[in-house]
Amino acid sequence: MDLEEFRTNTIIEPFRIRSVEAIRFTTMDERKELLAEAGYNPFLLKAKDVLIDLLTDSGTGAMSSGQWAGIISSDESYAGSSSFYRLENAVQEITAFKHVIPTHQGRAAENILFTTIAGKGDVVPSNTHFDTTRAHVEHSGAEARDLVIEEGKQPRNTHPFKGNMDLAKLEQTIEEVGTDRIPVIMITVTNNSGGGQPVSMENIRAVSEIAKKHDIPFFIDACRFAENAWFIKTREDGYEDKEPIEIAREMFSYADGCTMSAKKDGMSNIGGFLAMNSDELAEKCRNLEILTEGFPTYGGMAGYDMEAVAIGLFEALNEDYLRYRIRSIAYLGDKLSRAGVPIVKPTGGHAVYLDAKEILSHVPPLEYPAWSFNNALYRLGGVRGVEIGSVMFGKQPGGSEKPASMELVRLAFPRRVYTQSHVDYLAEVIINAYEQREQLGGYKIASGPDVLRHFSARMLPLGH
Ligand code: P70
Repeated sequence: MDLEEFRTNTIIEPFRIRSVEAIRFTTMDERKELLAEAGYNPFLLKAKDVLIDLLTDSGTGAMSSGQWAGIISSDESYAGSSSFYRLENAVQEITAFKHVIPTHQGRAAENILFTTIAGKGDVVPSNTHFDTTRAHVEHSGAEARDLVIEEGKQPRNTHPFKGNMDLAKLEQTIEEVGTDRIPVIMITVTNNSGGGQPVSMENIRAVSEIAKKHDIPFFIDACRFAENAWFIKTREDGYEDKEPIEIAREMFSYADGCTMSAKKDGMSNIGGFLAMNSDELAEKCRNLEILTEGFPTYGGMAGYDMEAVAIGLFEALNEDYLRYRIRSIAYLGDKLSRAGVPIVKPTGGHAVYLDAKEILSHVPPLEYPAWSFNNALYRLGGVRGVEIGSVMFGKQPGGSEKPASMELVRLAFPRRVYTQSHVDYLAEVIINAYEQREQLGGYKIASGPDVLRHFSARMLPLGH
């Protein structure tokens, strides 16, 4: 095999590591105690007590030497900082949106957007709203409606674009609700609640056409836009020879704006933005931003954060990086599938999602099977994932409980952080927990808030 062939057939980490951070081993007895002290909620564990931390890919990545170099040369001016203009240029080069409004993270962009455009009686359709997006839509008084295609709710269905919006349901919703009560149509790329699944260009284009026909703004929740572009490149006809940046540009060309958490495909530890074409909406959003985030040329970020994001957005679109990124997720997925562990297929862009409804079929949804399996992973191997199931999504705005459409344990990979042997270890822990599944029971919520309760609820294993 020559080097060229080797390069196309073999995927290795496309970086070397220059700065390392020690991780700490604990014993199973220690972890049992730590989990009980944390109210059986992994969010309440101390990070130093976690060996492999897959709670989130948000803000947890390793920055590059290029980003650190940018950080050193940032401009910390309150107004008109050069770092802001570098960020604005970067965002415009990729999205072409006229207005770029920086925010400290994604939910701040959501807060500004939904406070400005949505209110009581409104409905905001999306393929699937993620937790904070749903919460912000509901906080504005509007209803968040998920219209993902049916295949997107079937863990074993291998449709290549399971994040697609159901176009017929979108049309029906517009008909039923009326255009004046739909302030915006959203699409989340990739679809985080449903397995990190991509949305096809064809679907983005079709949603855009429906939105235009009805004169409704169309916004993309763009957190993982680069990963979505990679899936389009590798799965959709006509895109195989295009560069990820060209694909990303086409995705954004169909939208009127986007919200972005730069903690994901901005490759940064903090940051985000809201971008749009409408002058009138931008003015309203900037006025609210001054009230809540800060002056519109920093919006809650330091100059050095804006530098990191401006550079990171392009690094996320690098082909070698994306090939490695998507492959490293599939690598864990393949190992688990071979061992018979039920997962959401195909594997997504930023995480492997374990199907806890299937794994713990003896635990009913409202006894939170995914919560239970996630806690077992910590107890057995010091691994922390996150439940995406009925603890996260079961509480309805009226106060009642309804099971979520899936009960998943998401193992999200921080960008450029863990190596292949970490992943081999992970597979062992998960397979081990799977083999012990019959001994695992359900949980109940002992106390917690009504909104976004998963972040802070205290839980109890049933029978306690
Ligand atoms: C995650 C985090 C954040 C997010 C997102 C989409 C599609 C907006 C945001 C908000 C949240 C999280 C969940 C569980 C554990 C830890 C963190 N997603 N839209 O991990 O962005 O966080 O910057 O306000 O996925 O998926 P931000």
